[in-house]
Amino acid sequence: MVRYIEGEPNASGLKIGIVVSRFNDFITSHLLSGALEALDQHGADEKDIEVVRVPGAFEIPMAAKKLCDAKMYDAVVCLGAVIRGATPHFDYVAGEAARGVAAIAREAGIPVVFGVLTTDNVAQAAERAGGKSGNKGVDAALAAVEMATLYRKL
Ligand code: INI
Repeated sequence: MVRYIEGEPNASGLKIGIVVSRFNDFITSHLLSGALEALDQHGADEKDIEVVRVPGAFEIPMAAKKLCDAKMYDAVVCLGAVIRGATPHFDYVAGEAARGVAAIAREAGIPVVFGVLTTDNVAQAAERAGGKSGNKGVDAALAAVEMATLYRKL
């Protein structure tokens, strides 16, 4: 018989580290509040959640690595917003944030999830930070919970 192994939407007892970037704070603050609300709704205890603020998305992998190395968390949630401007800076920042988080996630013994928006404009970012396309902060927090509970079974 095939055995299916899945995580659960239950954050009770999980210690979660959140790294959130300050750049485009008018978007990332909504990602953060969505993530915190989702964790609360799924049974997380406030005292088990720590939020680390960094200047921009480029710095997210650096802080996420520190949290993983601290061995204090069951999962790390990365939140940020990279919005395309008139310069190629977008590609560097978005690319490095995604590559950096992916590299850490592969090496860490805990799940590290990517809730960094990469959009062409502010409207697209707002849609995904509590607007008509939902809230990527919520999605990232729930992915972290599912993966952390899955890791406990693997
Ligand atoms: N950081 C972001 O988080 N989002 C952006 O859209 C962004 N843009 O467009 O420049 C951005 N730049 C700052 C970058 O993340 C670093 O903080 C900075 O380069 C210092 O290392």
